[in-house]
Amino acid sequence: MTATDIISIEKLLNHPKIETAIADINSETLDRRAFVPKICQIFSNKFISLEDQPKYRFTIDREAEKQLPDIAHNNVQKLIPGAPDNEAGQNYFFKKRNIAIVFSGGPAPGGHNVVSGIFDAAKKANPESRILGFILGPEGILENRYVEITAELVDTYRNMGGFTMIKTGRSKIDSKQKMTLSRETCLGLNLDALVIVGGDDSNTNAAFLAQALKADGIQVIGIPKTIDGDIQIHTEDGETLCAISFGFHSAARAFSQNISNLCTDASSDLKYWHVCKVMGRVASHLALEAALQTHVNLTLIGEELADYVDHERLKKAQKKGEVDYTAYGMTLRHLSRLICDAIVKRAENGKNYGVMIIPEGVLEFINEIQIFIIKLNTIIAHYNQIHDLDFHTTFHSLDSKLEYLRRLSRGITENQASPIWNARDDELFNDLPSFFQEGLLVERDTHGNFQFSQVNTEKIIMDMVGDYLHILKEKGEYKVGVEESRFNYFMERTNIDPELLGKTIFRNYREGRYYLVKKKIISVKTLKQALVNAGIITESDKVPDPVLAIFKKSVPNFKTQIHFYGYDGRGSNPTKFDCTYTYNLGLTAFSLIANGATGQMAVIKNLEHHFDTWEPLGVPIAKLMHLEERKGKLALVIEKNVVDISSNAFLILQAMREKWLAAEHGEDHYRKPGPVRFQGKSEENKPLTLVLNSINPISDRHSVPEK
Ligand code: FBP
Repeated sequence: MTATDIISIEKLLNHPKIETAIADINSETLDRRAFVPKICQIFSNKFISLEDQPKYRFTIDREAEKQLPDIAHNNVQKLIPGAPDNEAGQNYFFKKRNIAIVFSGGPAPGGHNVVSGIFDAAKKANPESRILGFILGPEGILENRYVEITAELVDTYRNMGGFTMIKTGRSKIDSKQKMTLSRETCLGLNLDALVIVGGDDSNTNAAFLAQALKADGIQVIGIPKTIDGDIQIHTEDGETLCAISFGFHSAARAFSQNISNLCTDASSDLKYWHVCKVMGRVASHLALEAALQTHVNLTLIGEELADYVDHERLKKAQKKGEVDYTAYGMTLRHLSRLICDAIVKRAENGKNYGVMIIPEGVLEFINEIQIFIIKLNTIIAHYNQIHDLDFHTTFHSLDSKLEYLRRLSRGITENQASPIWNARDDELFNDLPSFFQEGLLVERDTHGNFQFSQVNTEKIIMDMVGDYLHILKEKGEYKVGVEESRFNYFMERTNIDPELLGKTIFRNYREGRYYLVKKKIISVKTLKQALVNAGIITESDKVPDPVLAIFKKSVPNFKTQIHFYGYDGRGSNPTKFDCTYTYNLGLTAFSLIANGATGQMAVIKNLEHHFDTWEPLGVPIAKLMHLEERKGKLALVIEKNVVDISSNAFLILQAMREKWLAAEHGEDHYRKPGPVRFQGKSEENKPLTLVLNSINPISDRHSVPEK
């Protein structure tokens, strides 16, 4: 490189237009930072107080009452405008505070606005208040690692995605020792309050911390975060207090845009089935939302599969006076058959391509897999409890893990036969492909949860689908329909009688728009035999080229492209809905803190309705908890909300299934949700699932949709 080259590169890089073009901060970021979310009416008041709402009823789990006695009887609290009834109340609201925030679990778009909401409200109440952010999730609390959140830091991240500002982590405060460390940190920092922004497990943590720190006067408030959408709060009387956790809308919109692009691709070159695994550790909310947004051809919903009953099997058993328990729940084999049915139907109508959505957590709802997961969770947790080195460190390779299981089933290990893992389990487990065995044996996360994102769910299912399609092809049951016009086109290039040829090779000649080659014609050899038998050609003739061309068109070539939509959407920038939702959550959290609340989750009621009706509340976390199996033991945790298969959103998907499968002549019904943006009308202003579920078909008949 010469000196002139170096100078010209420098000049190039210093050129103002180039500097602007390649700057880290682009106009999108500047626009986002400048966006000011709307605030709920209540926050225009200088002083806000809380009002108990005993009308919202929950059944308290006995264990919650026992383990969380100081917060279990909290009521739902409504934020109301109010002059304080005494001066002390006012002084308390405006006092100087130290508030710390921690992100916990996977990132979700909108988290930074929770911080900015808390920051703005706290500084408005008292500019001397300090806001701290623990670094890298709960680990930051344990290790006393934090940053002071400044106005500059807040402004950098307003309306931006991710949890980049203070990072996040999955560590859990789940032992006495960790609780002690956390208390030391909070006391050392002289904290008034700690806000935990997390999912069900992290909010469970928040409740235990609230209980532990209550005597110290340190308040703990939870915020419902997770793209999975499985934190929803419904009262005992069916009233919705929180329709969805934050981050769900943004992630679902990001996934939907990408998936809809695949719909365009699939319907352009007609050669692939795009298989989209969509995040959601357990619940299929994201898959359902993406399906409603895009109208892909096939969507699996885990919750529906769990509910499946094979009535044929039940009837058969009933005739023998027996009950067949295996008729309840779907097997992997059956699931692969259902997918094949859809693929075959589309192919019959000339569409050997399509787009399908598989929820990440679908295996959780497959009976046989669920049993393996529970058994293996228990075995691993038990092993870790009684050994110094944990299961995964001791048994590195799949072979060594399998060997341990085998010994367990024979009763050599731990000196007695395992009551959980018997020879039958071992045999069934060994029948699974090794990558799937490996998947089922992956390390559990810090909460003891099975990590579905680490398992190639879609590969497991699609391998079975591929195998079965192959069988169907061999049996002549998987064919691509040949369009009548194509048949006529080729017939014009031969002097064979179309009627004779049509009846000879098709099973539905003249019966539809797409002709299906007869089942027994599965190769050129069997094709030739059929032509010879019909007297169209003789043994010594070759199959005429136009007939060969028709046959080739009928032979399916099943090709898939596999995609995983998860981390990308989780890291996307928040939609306007999530920006507004989270900013108001931050403001709510501060109001709860400034009124002395603890053990409460900040939520916004009426998210599914017009913004003007949004109502900030504090909901007692302890009342959302129940006992669940974790790491082989019963633990008090927040109950996850999975897809309700009697909800409007699910019923609509179910009703539209046939139409969106589009196994008929004509275009598919793909919908284009478009990119997430702040301007213009292209973006729905809330998740479709929420919109649909909020509609009462009888009373809302004449209501005008929100613009
Ligand atoms: P949270 O529940 O912590 O919000 O995380 C949700 C999620 O994104 C799931 O959808 C996914 O299964 C999981 O996190 C992936 O976890 P990890 O980030 O550890 O790979």
